[in-house]
Amino acid sequence: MKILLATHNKHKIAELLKILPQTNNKGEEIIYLSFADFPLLPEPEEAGSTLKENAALKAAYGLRKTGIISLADDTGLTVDALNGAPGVHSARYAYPDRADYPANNEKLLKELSPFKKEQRSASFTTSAALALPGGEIIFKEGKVKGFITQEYKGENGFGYDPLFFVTEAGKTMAEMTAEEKNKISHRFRAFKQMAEIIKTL
Ligand code: ITT
Repeated sequence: MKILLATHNKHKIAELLKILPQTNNKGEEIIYLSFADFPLLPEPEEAGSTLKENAALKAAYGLRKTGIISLADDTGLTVDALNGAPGVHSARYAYPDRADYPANNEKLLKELSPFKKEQRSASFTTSAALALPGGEIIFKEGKVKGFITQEYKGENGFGYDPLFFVTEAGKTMAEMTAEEKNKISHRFRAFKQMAEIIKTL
């Protein structure tokens, strides 16, 4: 059985391949592809106003364009002091036309500069969507709580990881190994539930 990971993000693909099952309950091997295997496909539009809508758009696009069962996620950082921003706009927070991780992080630090540590609470949310032939879309969600640090800490991960301090782990996501991040992350919490659905396919 084939499943398309409907994303271009290499970091996400690496994380997902460690979370998702290699065989289904019938013992059949699951082969994971991604948009890297379809280089001529244009980027799907992320025109939704919620993470769930965008996850559904990406998964449905993958299925429509390739005919393969498709899995997508849309992830957002919610910062309480910024009334939930950057939220659904996390990828293009600094520039409306492109995802620039260093610029996004700089903007986040600047916007939060008036706020003290106890006012910098935040959460990461992943909405995962599985698009099945026939049109059904299954959703799962994962969340992790923490706060935004005042300086960069750690070299691992991607995106906002060097600024996201995970309360229950006592360190930033960028200070975690890939294995540590994959035990507690928003993405892991959404996709470990999805893994159970995938095993039944
Ligand atoms: P897709 O191709 O799957 O859409 P993307 O990189 O656009 O990949 P998202 O829209 O889901 O991914 O993510 C929005 C932004 O949130 C992304 O650009 C990162 O800055 C950030 N982000 C997502 N997952 C993250 C993670 O696990 N750790 C840190 N930042 C993350």
